Amino acid sequence: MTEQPTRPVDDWWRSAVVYQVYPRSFADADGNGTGDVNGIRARLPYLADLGIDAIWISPWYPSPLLDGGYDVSDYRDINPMFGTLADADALIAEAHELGLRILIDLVPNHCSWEHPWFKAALAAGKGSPERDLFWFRDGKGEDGSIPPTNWPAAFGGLAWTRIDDGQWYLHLFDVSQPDWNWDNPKVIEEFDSILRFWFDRGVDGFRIDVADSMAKDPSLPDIVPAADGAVTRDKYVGHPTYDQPGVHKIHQRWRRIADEYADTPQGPRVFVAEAWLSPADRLAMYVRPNELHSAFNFDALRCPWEADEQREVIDHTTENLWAVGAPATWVLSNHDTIRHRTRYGRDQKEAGAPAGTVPTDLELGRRRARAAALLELALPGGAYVYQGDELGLYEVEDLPEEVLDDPTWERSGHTIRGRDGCRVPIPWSGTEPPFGFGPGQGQPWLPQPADWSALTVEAEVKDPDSHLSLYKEALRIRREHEALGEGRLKWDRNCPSDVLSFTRDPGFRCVVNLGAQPYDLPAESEVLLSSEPLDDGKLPGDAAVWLKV
Ligand code: ISL
Repeated sequence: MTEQPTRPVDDWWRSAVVYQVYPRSFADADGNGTGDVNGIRARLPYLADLGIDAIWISPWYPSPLLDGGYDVSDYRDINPMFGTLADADALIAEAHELGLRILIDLVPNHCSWEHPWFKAALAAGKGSPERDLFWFRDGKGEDGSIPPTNWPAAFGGLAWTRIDDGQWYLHLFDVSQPDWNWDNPKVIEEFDSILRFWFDRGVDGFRIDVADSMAKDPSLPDIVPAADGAVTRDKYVGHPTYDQPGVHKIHQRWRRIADEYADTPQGPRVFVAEAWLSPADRLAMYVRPNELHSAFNFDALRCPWEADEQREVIDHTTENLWAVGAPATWVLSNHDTIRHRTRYGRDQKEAGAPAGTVPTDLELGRRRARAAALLELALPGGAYVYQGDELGLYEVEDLPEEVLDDPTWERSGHTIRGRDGCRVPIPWSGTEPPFGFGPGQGQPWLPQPADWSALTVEAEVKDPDSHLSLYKEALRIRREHEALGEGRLKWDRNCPSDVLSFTRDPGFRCVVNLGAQPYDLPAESEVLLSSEPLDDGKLPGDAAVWLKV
């Protein structure tokens, strides 16, 4: 196993490569078709050997899984389908022994309708203190049948649902995910206590789900419709539920709690914000020195495979985040988005289109995904790897309709397939499904494509030209090379418009060719790693190289 060099305890997160585990789909130890905590434990040596610094585990709490676990019914336990608290404790300890940090997922905007406090609120009736923990309101109109506002829910339909006694409750996401009322001190205190519960168990930090949504404009104004009259989910400045100023007080409070752990051997605990906010100067507000430590860079994820746009996102990100002293992060995929091998294999004008709606060239996507990995891992700051990206998995766009589980499918009236295609269980070994996902021949909760036999860990680990081998080598170099991780970059001028080329001190250059024409590398270049074989000193199109200068 590769040894992890130690980083200074207090700033590991500024340059960390964080691997996202979606627990349902990672590894199934007990054979019920669903991944679990003991499955993750069994694969910790794989993750340590891959060379990442930390693991972020998507929600593992008790949940009816109506939104894949982002509908939490108990914030202080483990979903029995995934294991027990004792399993989680063991996982945290074993990860730490291997030099891996553990981040878990905090879902503070909403809970599940199975959360005991929501059930109590339904039972307690209008005007009760129990209802004040959520957003219950009377409707408009004589009989109250008009919802309190025109707000849309994320997966389709309205953000308000009416209950038997005539009141409506707010859910920005699924109907099963009631929003907490963060103006109520009991909610604030409850989350303080949840943070401490997990910090005391040893987790190194939290990814904060929808970190821009907890504060709402209490006057509940309607959303301002777009010019064509449509009520969209655009997060315009002044939006009543997104990026409200009040949200920062919550983050400042959490930062103080994380900092209370500064004197523990692990050092202060950290946060990463999930907030789909553009441009980067809006996001920068969340990572000011007394708020969250870092934030996912979704501008990078959304950026097409196009040199000028990539350069602009890189510059805009670094300028804005560095201005507040925060590190940049780089994100290509996660459990909510079309896998980037698929995105990059599409016509880049419709790269983000829903699964199954536009043609994809998976071979082109494969080349670009390899190049993108070298770009991402060469940029200053931290990086995220979504489980399976290191294997070059693609979005499964043709899942049978009867297995679709994402609420988007139901709520869109069966018109948008949703996010299941990036959540298909990981292929570990063997030549047919379940590819070692679980023991025996039992099939996983979503079916795996037969041609993933070429993309199993077992197959790729043996192949020096595989996606996995590229990632491992890139991560090894990244750990050892002084120039990589935090720091600055300097663009090389005078290269063709579809080539990105930059240096990092000391002695490192990354060149990415996003065009079709092979590009002549500087004559004296010594190659550290390339995503495709070079052709007589030329970097082919849709390829990247790391050079020693
Ligand atoms: O609001 C959005 C875009 O403007 C969404 O992208 C939103 O930020 C995103 O869907 C939030 O995702 C997270 O919270 C959801 C959950 O379904 C996702 O899986 C999670 O990543 C609700 O908890």
